[in-house]
Amino acid sequence: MKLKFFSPATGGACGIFEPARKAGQKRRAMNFTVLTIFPEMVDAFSQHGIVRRAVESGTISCRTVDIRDYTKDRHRTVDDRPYGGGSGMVMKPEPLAAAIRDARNAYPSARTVLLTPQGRGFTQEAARHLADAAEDLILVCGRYEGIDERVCQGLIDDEISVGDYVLSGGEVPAMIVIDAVTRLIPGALGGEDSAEKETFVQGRIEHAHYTRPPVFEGEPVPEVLVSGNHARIEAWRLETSLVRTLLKRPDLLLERALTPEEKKALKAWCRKVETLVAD
Ligand code: 4FV
Repeated sequence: MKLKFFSPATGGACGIFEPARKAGQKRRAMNFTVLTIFPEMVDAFSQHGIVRRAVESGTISCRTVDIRDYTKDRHRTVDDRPYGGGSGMVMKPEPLAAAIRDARNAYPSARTVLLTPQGRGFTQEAARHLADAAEDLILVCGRYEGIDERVCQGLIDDEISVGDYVLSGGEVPAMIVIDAVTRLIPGALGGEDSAEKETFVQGRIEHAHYTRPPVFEGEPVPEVLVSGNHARIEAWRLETSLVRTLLKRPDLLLERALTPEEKKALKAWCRKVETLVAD
């Protein structure tokens, strides 16, 4: 079965991923290689939290490569002035191409992904696809105005954008991709299914969360949550998740069909509203 890489725009296939393993086969580690001129930024990120634990458990590896190590001049120059003039600098093709080729030698089946505002919008669904495919990823972090187009044409398999805004580098987007994908890898989050109930995973915003104290600055925790009645708690969580989504992100409900369970919960809530507004 071929996995289709997300394409909200075309809805069709934009990249094809082969599942990395047969059913029941122990899952191999997913290897991330991050090409950057600031490896220390990404190293710090991978030494904390869920990503750190996933590295320690061998679920993933996260290796940084300093693009400057592929320069030939004593100033380790990675950028130069743009042909045709204009402001800013452009990343030189030679060090970047050498770094990509070297990373590919280390992980021959890896896909090479450039983080750029021109890329496809990164979503929870995209993260799910990447986690399921478990293919190694070489993440190319641009800086300055961007990278020489000849690298894009020759050595980049995919372009991903984390949002319609311009950052000063691709490192933060690369960390976003690694974080979102890693937490969807089975076992990465400890409690097996906790990622499944998360926001966007079910195409809606999560219910509200509460913890101790039972009363905070006069504000009590909703009674149903301390009732011990799990059926009522699940019903409350579904209802609040739907109503929060209706109020904050109605687009998420409009872009898909509601499940019978969701319709039943929303109808129950509408009846409450009707009672409220009844003359
Ligand atoms: C970006 C984004 C992003 C653009 C020029 C790096 C910067 C600089 N990457 N989603 N939005 N990249 O703004 O992924 O090279």
